Amino acid sequence: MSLPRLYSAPPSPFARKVRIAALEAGRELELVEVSTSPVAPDREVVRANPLGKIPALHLPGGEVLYDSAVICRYLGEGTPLYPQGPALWRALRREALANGLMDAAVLARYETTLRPEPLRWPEWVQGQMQKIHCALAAMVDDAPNADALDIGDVATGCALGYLDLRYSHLDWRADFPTLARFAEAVAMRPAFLSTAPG
Ligand SMILES: N[C@@H](CCC(=O)N[C@@H](CS)C(=O)NCC(=O)O)C(=O)O
Repeated sequence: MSLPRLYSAPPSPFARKVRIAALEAGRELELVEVSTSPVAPDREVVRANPLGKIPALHLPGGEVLYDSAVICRYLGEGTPLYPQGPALWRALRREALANGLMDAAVLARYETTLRPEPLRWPEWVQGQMQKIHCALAAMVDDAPNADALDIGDVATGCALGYLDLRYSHLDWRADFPTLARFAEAVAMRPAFLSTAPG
């Protein structure tokens, strides 16, 4: 039987979240690696997801799922990634927080790498960096747990990993040692190790 095909790219923190959720849930995927951006969208990705964004998941029956939160739930529903009862809402809120951090970080990266230099807007980048800082502070209050992962923990680990990949100059570990300990613990899990961007 054919596998669901995931459009992804190694540096994408959203695609990594899906890959980790799949591994943690014991679901197999076929990876289709693409390169896409708002100014150079991949045509196959746009056919799959009208927003032109990855991740998108092509199901064997022909249907396509996006965005990462929908795909993760499709893959992980019924596993500890999505706890029962009130804990579910906390897990989903923490996923949303980490997704928001990743959105801010990806958008600020587009602004500083894709946008032509004379058109760049430093205050806007500052605004995104402020969102990242506020999200990190909220993650501490909403403590992640590397021993019993839910989707909020997976997303938090991916958000922190993306900061290390693209914002290595940000010394977030100094300000948020609890998150540093979480990042270190979660990075040792096979699903995180095997999806770490090179
Ligand atoms: N809300 C989306 C965000 C996905 C996203 O921003 N993906 C980036 C790569 S990390 C992308 O495909 N960007 C291309 C574009 O914005 O056109 C999700 O959770 O899947």
